[in-house]
Amino acid sequence: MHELTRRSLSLMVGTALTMGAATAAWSAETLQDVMKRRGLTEKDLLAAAKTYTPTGGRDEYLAFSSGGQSGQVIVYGIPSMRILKYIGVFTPEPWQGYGFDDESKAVLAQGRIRGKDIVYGDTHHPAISETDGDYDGKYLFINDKANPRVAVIDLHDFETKQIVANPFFKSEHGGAFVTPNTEYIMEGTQYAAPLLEDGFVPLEEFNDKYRGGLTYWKFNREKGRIEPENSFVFELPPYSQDLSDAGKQDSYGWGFTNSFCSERYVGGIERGRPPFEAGCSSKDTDFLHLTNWKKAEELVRAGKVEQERGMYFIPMEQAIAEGLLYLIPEPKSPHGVDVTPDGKYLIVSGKLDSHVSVYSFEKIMQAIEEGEFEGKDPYGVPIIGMQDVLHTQINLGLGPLHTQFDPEPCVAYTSLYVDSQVAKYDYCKGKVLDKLSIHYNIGHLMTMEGDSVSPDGKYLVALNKLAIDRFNPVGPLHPQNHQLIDISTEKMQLLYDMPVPLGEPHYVVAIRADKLKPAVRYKSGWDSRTDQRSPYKTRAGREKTERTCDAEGKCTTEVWGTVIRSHITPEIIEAEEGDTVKIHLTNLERAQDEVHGFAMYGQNVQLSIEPGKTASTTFVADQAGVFPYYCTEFCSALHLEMQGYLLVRPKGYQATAVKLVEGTLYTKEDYETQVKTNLETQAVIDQVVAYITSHNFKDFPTVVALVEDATDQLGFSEGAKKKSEEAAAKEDWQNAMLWANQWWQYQVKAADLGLRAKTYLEESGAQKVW
Ligand code: RUQ
Ligand code: CUA
Repeated sequence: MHELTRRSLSLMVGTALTMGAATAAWSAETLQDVMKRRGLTEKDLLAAAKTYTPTGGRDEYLAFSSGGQSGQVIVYGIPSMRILKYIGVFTPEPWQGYGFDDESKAVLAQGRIRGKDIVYGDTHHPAISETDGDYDGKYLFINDKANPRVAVIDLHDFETKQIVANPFFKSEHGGAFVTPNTEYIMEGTQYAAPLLEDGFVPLEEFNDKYRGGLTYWKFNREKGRIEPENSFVFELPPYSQDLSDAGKQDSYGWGFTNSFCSERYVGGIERGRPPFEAGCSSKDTDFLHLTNWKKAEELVRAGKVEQERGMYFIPMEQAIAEGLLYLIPEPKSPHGVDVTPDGKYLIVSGKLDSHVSVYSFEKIMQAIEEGEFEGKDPYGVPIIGMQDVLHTQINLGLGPLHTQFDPEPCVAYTSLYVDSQVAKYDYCKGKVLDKLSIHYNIGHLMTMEGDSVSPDGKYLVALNKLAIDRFNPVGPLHPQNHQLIDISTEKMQLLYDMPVPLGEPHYVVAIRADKLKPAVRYKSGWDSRTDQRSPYKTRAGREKTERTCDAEGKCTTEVWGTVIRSHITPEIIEAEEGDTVKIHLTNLERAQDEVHGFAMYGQNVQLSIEPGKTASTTFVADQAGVFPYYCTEFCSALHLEMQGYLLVRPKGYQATAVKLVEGTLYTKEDYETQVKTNLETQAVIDQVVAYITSHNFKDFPTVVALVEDATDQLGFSEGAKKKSEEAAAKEDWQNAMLWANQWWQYQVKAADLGLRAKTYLEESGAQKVW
């Protein structure tokens, strides 16, 4: 192994010095050759040029996509459409250690429903936090339709920090949507159910006892957490509430939620009744709900709202009496109410109508002020006449669904589910401007920052419900298809098909990448889930293992350890059968991307420990045995050696006096050969250092960081060198040789970093400065 690594080191140097030979080969083929060989048109090339991102290149926007049934969030770049990350949200995700370390298990446990662990979610609508109606890039929220919950993701590290389970709802869909200063996160029900009872309520009592609802979750920006105790819930009629949107600018203070099945049909195929789909679409209109959250907040603050289940609960009668709740008929079975960037209009798409309906907020307010209602619904909620408040209706095509906006005033894009098209139109003048076919059956669509007060336009992503024939077949379960469309010119142009192989992503939001400032490391000893210094933070040299037993004889073996290239401290953990084992590991690295993992045989343990992080695992060693553990990230040349053993002794085990015999014994000669290698390696390092320092490396932050890390590694090698020399002075050749080898290991890490820095400088055209 020793020889092998030495050879690979010289190989690394060799490769670094011969770069450039390969570049000549690919230019031999011309662009025309490639076009012919791959059957590409000029239009294809243009599309490719608009999306292709050369190595090291960055995307202009980052998209956060719902992960559908995966219960995760998918992060990808636009226009490259390269997937950058899956964020574990409602579902354990082993790569991130999410749901495996104690810290994140505590987050998932917040999402328990009726005491049950729910380990998946059906995520639908992500929302980015806003300041003055504009994306601020600080937080991301996402809902779970199946188990009514909302999660908070901090965009400082792209980790899930909190899950709140709705104590009233049994289903939801109208979340997550944020108010313009992220005061609240909206979450609306989908399928009506009893709100205040968890027990059995027969369907015969549907009209009286089943209800819809709308929660305004209070968000505390300083803490970065939702505060259920300051949140409030509207009781709503048992219409299946659907999507929501928060008013902005002119309509600030209001929320809008549409609905389907205002027929209140309860189904029953097995009783010989027509199915839901018939009973829920027999009327021509459903109801758009208006809620005044600003006024509701005042009532809450004035102590006029009763508390239920740890939140504030606004019964329908109170909402009606206080003027907090109104209904407006809307074309039936809508999926999407979208507020225009100026907040003046609401665009509603009724899937079963070929029009989008544009409502004027000003007219709505006028009707409310003048008390102009066309009647009341069966629950006494005032109904505003649709014709009184419509601005216009535009015939777009079949199955309009969801709307996003262009920076050009009055220009919007609506998805047409049945026609499989995107329509671009002017909603002020009521004129269709362009249409583009997509593949196939588009649900939501999204333009860059397209639901904020200042949409960027540029690109549109069509989130198609079916992919059918777009990709290589991979069995009956197809990936989803996100299609990238260029909307920077008058005519829309389809650029790229991106398969999404992880659940059905319902909605995506995209933010300008330069608004995000994610960290590359944590403060040392950080619990990332609580955002505080971990009580288990461990420094280098302070690692320890303790075994304690309580009065009943229950024992705990607890480890405060560290990880750094390329060893885990401790390497041997001893426990006794039946012990609770707690292992806390702190990653001592400061270097970018130097993550270590920690996996153990048969204990369901897998941690991801990013630089600075402290992560913990707790399990019961209920069986005696030998349990190897190791690092799961290929972090360095000696990654495989980043290993150890948990030894669980049987109860009452009597040690027989067996001495540890070294597998290999070393001599003075071995020691001297190693020292010779180390000196040669140092010469290589010196060469690399000379190369780096003779160039303007300080102009490259990446290289500066690599050099800092390499300097650290060389510092460690000094320590090992000293120990080897001390052992040699005592003629303890075994330890002299082993420490000399450790000295060399640090050198190899330094050399690896140095060569990476050198390659970076060569590829970036660094200038020689002396
Ligand atoms: S999304 S059906 Cu497909 Cu707005 Cu939820
Ligand atoms: Cu640390 Cu592999």
